[in-house]
Amino acid sequence: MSQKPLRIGVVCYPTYGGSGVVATELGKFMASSGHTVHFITYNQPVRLDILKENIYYHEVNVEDYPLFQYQPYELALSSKMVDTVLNEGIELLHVHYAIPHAYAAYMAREILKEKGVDIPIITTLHGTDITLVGKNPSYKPAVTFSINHSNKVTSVSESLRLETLSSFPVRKDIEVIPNFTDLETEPDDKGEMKANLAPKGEKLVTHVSNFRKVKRIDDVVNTFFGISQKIPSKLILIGDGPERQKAEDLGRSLGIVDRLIFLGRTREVRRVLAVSDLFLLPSEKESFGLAALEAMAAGVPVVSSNAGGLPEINQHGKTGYLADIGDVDAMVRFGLEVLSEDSVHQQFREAAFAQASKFSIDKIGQRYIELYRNALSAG
Ligand code: GMT
Repeated sequence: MSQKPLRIGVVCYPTYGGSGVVATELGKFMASSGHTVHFITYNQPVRLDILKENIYYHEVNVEDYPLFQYQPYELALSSKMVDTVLNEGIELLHVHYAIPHAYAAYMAREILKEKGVDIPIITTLHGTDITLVGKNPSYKPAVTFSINHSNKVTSVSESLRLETLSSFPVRKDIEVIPNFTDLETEPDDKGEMKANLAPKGEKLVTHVSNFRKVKRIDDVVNTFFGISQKIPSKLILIGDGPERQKAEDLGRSLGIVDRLIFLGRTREVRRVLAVSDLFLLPSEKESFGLAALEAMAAGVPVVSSNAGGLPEINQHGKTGYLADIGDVDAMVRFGLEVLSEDSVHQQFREAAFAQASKFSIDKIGQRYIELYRNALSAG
């Protein structure tokens, strides 16, 4: 590394979910590139190995008190940011998901200024922090304020950038830095896994999400139903959330529950994708669709809705297909088209992988490093 290594503070949600995964993987990339990364959040992020070189984890603890109906997490988070910046010599804070991270970071920066320390805040907008939760009148003024007072703002897709500008009185430039993924290497036990999951040579259709309403889980099951009427297949459902039971109930009422495989919040997503033939993502809203990109990185074609940023990654007729939100008939047709013939399937697989390789962590990680350096030199 020719330039001085950076000391970065990362604030994110530690749970399953795209923004936490992006924050963790980016932090890991920075650490492996020689920078020091301090994660500040309320639990150890799911994909974080805190024993790795250059990686540190600072847990935010919220003290309870009989007066509190709601615990003041933002206060505790701001205080932890202040302490960590002062004790660890952090030069910049990168916060993922605006609510409440950008707001808490603004407070931390103001407190630090009083102590003679001025550091830039970079806010990355991920999706529902803008398209759903952020628009709620209970949050909108604070979200707008904290975006406008960030030193740099990025969004994970052009679609999210445009939606932010049209829905909030934001006067900041928003730079689009798309999400990224690792390109997959095939697991050694691929043959054995395929034989276990699809003993009769069935096609494996996969869906990964947090099973919230925006994911349109009914459409996943109904699309699979249509496909399974023509092609022997199984549906693997990874993740958990409020709509999980509905999926099982629908599968039962359609008479296909024995073809649904629920794997819950498994850590084996990549291994499952390695044996999958088709990925479904019919979301109502999807600012980027990291799950779809991860499928493509494993060479799995995607049939998705055309919501939000999905058309920026899934190329219609090439890496898979895009359908209007809720158009299950079209998704069935497209799924059958992808799976129809081995040679067609193989073309889709190769195009999906080629498209995913444009979003490699090495390429996208460099853009964040540049952004960090620009934020520091502007200060
Ligand atoms: O809203 C969610 O689904 C969770 C959110 C998150 O913070 O984990 O996901 C959003 O961010 C991901 C990472 O940037 C994107 O890949 C998802 O498309 C986006 N989700 C939505 O827009 C619904």
